[in-house]
Amino acid sequence: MLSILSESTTPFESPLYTDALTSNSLFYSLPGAVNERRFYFQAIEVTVSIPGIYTFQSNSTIDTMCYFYNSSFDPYNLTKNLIAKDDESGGQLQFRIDVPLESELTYILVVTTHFESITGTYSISAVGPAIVSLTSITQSTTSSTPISSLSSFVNGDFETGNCTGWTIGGGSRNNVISSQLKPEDYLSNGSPCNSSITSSRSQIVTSGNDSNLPNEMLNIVHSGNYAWRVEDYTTGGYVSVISQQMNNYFCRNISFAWLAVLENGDHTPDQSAAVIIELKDLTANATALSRVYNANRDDGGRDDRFNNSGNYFFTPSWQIENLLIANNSIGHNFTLTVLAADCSPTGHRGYVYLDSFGCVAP
Ligand SMILES: [Ca+2]
Ligand SMILES: [Ca+2]
Ligand SMILES: [Ca+2]
Ligand SMILES: [Ca+2]
Repeated sequence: MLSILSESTTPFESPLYTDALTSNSLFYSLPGAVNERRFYFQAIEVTVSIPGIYTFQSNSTIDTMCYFYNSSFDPYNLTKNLIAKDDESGGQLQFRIDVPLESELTYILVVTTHFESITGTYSISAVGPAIVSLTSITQSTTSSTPISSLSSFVNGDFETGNCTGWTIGGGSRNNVISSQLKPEDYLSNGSPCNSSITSSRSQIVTSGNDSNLPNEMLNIVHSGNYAWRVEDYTTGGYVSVISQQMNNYFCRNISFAWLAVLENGDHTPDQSAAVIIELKDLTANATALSRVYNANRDDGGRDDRFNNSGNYFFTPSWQIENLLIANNSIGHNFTLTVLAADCSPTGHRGYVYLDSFGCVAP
C-alpha cells in the first residue's frame, strides 16, 4: 500500500511576536555613507519542529523591512546567507515573506526599517505547518534577560561545577620557547596535545585560597561557587589551555575575570613560566584582547597588574576584563582562550584562574 504524505490543511498560527525598535537597538549603516545613517534592527532566531513553507508578516505603524537568513547574520554583510527579503508585500508598508524552512536548522529574521532613524513597536505573525519559535538574539523590550548570541555563553561562570561548554587541552612544554607557545597547538588532537595531561592538570576549584600564596591573593573563586584553574599547582613542564567560542555575538560587551601565578625560575623570557590570554574576533581575523606574560628574572615579562612575593609573580586581585565590542564587530564569532605553562626547564610553575565569562561586567 502506498503511504501518502500530505501537509496539514489547517496551518498553525503562532502566537504574535511583539517587540520594538528603539534608539538603544543595534543598528547598521549603509556602506559608503558620508554621515552615519542608523537603521535600527532586531535579529530574531527562528526554529520550527516541522519542515514546510512558513509565512511571516509584520504589523506596525512604521515602514518595516525584513531580511531572512540561513544560520547566521552579519550586519556588515547583509547579503551573506540571505534567503529572502521584503518591504511591502504585506500591504500598508508591511513585509510579508514565504520561506521554506527545515526542522533541524536555525534561521534569523532581521526586522528593520525602510528609512533611517525610525523607531517604533511592531508585531510579527507566523503561519505554517507548525508553531514557530521566535526568540530575539538582540536586545529586546520583551525580555529582561541580556541575550547575546546564537550560541550564548555556556557555563561561562563554571557554576555547573565542571568545564561543560568549554574546550580544554594540554601537553608537555618540551622545550617550546615562550614566544612559540600557541594555544591552538594544545587544543587539537595529536602532538603536542596529550589527553592525560588535558584531563589531569586543570580543574574546577571551589571557594578558598591559592595553595602557594594563601595570604597574598584573593579568593580563587571570583563569583558563585566555582572557578576554573588552568594548569596545576606543581612543576613539571606542562602546558594547559581552556577555550570557548561564541558564534554570531550580538551583545555590546564581553567580560571575564582572571587571576595568575607565575614562578620566577631565574630564566630567560623564552624559558620562563608563561600565561597567554586571548580574545579573538574570528570573523574579522583580529585579536580583540591579548595579554601575554612570563616569569623571567627581569622586568618586562609582566605589567603592573602583578605583584612579587618571594619567587612568585602574581595578581593579588581578580583582573576584570570588559571589552566594548565595536559596532562593526557585532554579529561576529569570538573565542576566549587562556593558556598557562610551567617553565620549559620544568622546575617552575605557572597557572591561571578563570571565572565570570559573560556579556555583563562581573
Ligand atoms: Ca515596508
Ligand atoms: Ca517601504
Ligand atoms: Ca564562578
Ligand atoms: Ca604545572
